[in-house]
Amino acid sequence: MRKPFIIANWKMNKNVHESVAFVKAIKEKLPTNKEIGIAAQAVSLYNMKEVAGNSNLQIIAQNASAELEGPYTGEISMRSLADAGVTYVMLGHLERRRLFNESNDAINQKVLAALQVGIIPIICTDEEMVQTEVNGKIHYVFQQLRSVLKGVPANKLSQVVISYEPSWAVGSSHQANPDVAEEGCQAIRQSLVEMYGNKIGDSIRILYGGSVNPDNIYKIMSKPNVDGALIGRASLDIESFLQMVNCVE
Ligand code: 3PY
Repeated sequence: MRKPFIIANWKMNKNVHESVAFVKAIKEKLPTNKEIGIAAQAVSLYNMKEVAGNSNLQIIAQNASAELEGPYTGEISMRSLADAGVTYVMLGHLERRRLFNESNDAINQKVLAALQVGIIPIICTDEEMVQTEVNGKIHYVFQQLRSVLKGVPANKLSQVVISYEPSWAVGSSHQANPDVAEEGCQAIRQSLVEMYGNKIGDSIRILYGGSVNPDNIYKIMSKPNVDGALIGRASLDIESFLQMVNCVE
């Protein structure tokens, strides 16, 4: 049974006070039948966790270093994030790949570092996939998945969360199409099943991200292979966020 997961990706928006005020306003209004999280700027995470307490709100980092400590001026350590109460880290978001040239190898190192300190990675992938036909059957291989999951111990694979974010839908006002969301998430699932077998492939949560909003989230979340949503701009407003987290029973 895969528990639905809805995440606000605030990107580089909201200062510490705004982030804390948002958490205060929503923490008692969250449903408990889903996991809910906010990925905020690193500087806000500790205070957000202090305010969130034991509510059903996961505090999520948007990135971190692959190094756990040492002479890496300006970097943020996974170990410090864990100490601040962070439970998940988003890795390989398209904006990080595109604007900061993050490679699959670099993301893979970060995935391993997160798992080492007990933080669960939410690994973002886009539509870059290779489609092959073997004995009349279509096989999808997401090269990104193979590279970023390299070396992840088998007993940790089911915890990892994958998000599918087609590049044309990220940070855009394009209408997200629920069928396209399902097609991408289903192809990722097929790829995971081929890599790790049914038990693991069927247990990994796959989220859809890109132009999700209160008007389309219900249809997107109703798709069988979509286990949640990663929400950009529409998550910045309290009412709109609460509407989306309560969208499905
Ligand atoms: C978007 O919707 O723009 C996102 O990047 C979600 O992660």
